[in-house]
Amino acid sequence: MFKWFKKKDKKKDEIFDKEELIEEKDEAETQEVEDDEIDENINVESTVNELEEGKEEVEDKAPKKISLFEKLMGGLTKTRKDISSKIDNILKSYKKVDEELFDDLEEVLVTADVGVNTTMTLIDNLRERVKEEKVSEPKEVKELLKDEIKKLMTEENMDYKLNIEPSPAIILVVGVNGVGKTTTIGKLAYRLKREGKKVLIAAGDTFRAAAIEQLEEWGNRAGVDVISHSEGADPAAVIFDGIQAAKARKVDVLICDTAGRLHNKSNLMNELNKIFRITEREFNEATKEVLLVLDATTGQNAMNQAKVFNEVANITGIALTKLDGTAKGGVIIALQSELKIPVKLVGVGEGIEDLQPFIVEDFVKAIID
Ligand SMILES: Nc1nc2c(ncn2[C@@H]2O[C@H](COP(=O)(O)OP(=O)(O)OP(=O)(O)O)[C@@H](O)[C@H]2O)c(=O)[nH]1
Ligand SMILES: [Mg+2]
Repeated sequence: MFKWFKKKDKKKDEIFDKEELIEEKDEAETQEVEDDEIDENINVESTVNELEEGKEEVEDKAPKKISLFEKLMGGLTKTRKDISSKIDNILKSYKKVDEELFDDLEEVLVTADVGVNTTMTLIDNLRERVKEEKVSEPKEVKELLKDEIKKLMTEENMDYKLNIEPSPAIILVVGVNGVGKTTTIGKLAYRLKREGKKVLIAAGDTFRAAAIEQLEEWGNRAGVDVISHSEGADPAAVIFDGIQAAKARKVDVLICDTAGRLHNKSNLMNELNKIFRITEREFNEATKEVLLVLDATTGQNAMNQAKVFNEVANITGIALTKLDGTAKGGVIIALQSELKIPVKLVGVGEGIEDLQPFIVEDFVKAIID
């Protein structure tokens, strides 16, 4: 049976990852949500094959439409500029491969939010490779580094597909406020619908009326119904109704929004606990995905959030948003290799098309060219 919780006996009063989360709350509260006009189609689950098909279609109908990979490249421009140009400069400035060169590379990776532990592992592995393969030319180090990043990110053999088969399935979308949960739900609902699935959304963030309206607006765009109660209602009751409706309407995927304003661990546990219990009791037959949404612009702070949520719940996947606005995309490497949670989706913009499946190979190509 699916286990929602990892550790039920965690200290309840422990402060949820400190001021950063509260800071984020403040930031998000001052943020006006402006959703882009959406008029294009999405097929996020496309893998290489679909990409190829997509390309042909695009050439026929809309020459300006860009491929998912190009979009990823575009979204990761800041990260790539930061990492690639620094690496190139370092490699150019050395005549041989020595310890100082490794130190300099280490610094680049740490400042790109790859994280200290992950960077150290990467550089150690790289040092070994250089020794084994007797590499003496600095410029050859770049390909080895790319290869080591790929290896580190794939060593766990993680499943990058959303757990939504067989139907019915329920996706609980969790994360602190402002990270992009509602937006990601809108994009995801649209994509799943386009794949031929019957989708329903439950507006489990009842904290403020605007949150419900925002989700309903996304539901309209996606052509997906939204089950909601009024502001201040019990989120678990909304999820309960969502489940009943999903069963009655024979829905394939029920996607549930949740509130992000939970800044201590005991709060978070109580809220999620209720939702998990309802789901277990009312929808035990459903395939479950607990999708943690993280904001890439917060860099290592996203790592801290992932650690806290992962202690409280059995997170089965991560959606990393806002990769387009940041040079901190390197945080994906740390999320995957240190926490062993697969990044399943990446957000590269505010539009409905700007959510993609995460493909390690493409990601590495997009950050180091
Ligand atoms: N550039 C960019 N912006 C994004 C992306 N994903 C979400 N956003 C923006 O981030 C802001 C917050 O997104 P929401 O979806 O409202 O976040 P939330 O987690 O639901 O927030 P709360 O409901 O307050 O907890 C919005 O302005 C979104 O348009 C992304 O991939 N790229
Ligand atoms: Mg929201």
